Amino acid sequence: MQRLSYLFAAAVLGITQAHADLVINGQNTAITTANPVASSVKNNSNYTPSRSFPSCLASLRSQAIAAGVSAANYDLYTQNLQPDYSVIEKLNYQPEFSTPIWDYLSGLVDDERVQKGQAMLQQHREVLNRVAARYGVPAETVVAVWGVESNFGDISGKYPLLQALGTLSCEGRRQSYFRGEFFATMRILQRGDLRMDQLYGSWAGAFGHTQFMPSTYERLAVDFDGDGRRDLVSSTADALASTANFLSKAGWQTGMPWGFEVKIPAGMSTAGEGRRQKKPLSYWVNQGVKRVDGSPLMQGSLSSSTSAGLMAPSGAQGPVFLVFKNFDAIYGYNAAESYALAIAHLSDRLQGKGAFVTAWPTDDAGTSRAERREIQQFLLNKGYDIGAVDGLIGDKSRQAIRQEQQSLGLKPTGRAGQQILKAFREQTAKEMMQ
Ligand SMILES: [Ca+2]
Repeated sequence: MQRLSYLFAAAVLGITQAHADLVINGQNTAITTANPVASSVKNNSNYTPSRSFPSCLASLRSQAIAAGVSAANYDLYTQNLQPDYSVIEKLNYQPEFSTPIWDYLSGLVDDERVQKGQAMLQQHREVLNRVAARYGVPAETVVAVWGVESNFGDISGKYPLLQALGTLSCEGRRQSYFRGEFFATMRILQRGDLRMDQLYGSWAGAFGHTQFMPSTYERLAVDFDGDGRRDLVSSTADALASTANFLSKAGWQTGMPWGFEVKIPAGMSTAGEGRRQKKPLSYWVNQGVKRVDGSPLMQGSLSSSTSAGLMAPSGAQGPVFLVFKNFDAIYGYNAAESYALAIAHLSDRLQGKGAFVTAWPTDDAGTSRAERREIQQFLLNKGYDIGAVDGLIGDKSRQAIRQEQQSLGLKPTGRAGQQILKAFREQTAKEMMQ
């Protein structure tokens, strides 16, 4: 499982978001260790703890009790709990590589995810209709969040929550934040919503279909299938309704769009504009901004006083968007504009709308997960040790791509873009001819 680390983890720690890190085309962060003592502790890590884990857990006991965990349960949940210091390394990891927005979007919103999302819309139509009626959030938006967060429940994390959050409560940055999540996990167990063997998540503690942090779970999870438990791990109905409840509480306005792609007049500056710099739609009309198909901005539920911000994630040359309050609600799910745009765009695609009209300003466009797997297969065939062919481009794949780019005379970006894919396909075609 891949995680986008520092950039978003830091944003996450702003705390209003549903969760702390993301399933993206992140790094391959498998860490090898030469330390036999560390490696005997379940997970490999070179991290040297600042104090003993049991004494830290003992010191947290009274705080946990003050936070509503019974003494008996605290002892039960921490009995035999082992630290996993690899999560501290995840917390501290700073990627050498910043991912361009077109790489995020092409991996998160590809044909595979659109098709699977459409199948999910059909399969869960009845419950999604009830969710939409109750919370006022369209089925496509709920399913888009689900698809981006956990690939529709396929990828929800492999870290035992108490272990990961216990370790983060004792070492590293933001211990007090993680302690809150550690105790929230215990309260979830104590209430009987979930069992310990169900509580696996990301290294930072986001878990289940919705990838909520435990405190978000306590605040916003709902029991929608009526069995008396809020279960975001094995109840799809609970998960979909909880996602809609999150968006509703984050300010979702029923019947309004998240935004749309626009065309701005030549020479108009996008400097200083953004999601937060909202202005009445009439202002943008006066500036000569149009929908990307040339039609007027004000249509349907929109009026001249509707607030909209102009968002140009790659500058005025790339796709430009007008975004409304509903974009902010999606952003609340995970504080990254590229991420929110992926969810927003996937929801459009699930409604049958097309891809963005304006190309991203790059001569090396992004690849789908299928194309990334193809690139990885080429690398494996060439003898590179890049791990599994999973469509997730990690550090090892990047290094291998960089080497191949160099020998092909391409710019060594390490990106799994269309250029290297094309070069690999051409090489294979040549080899077949020989
Ligand atoms: Ca339930």
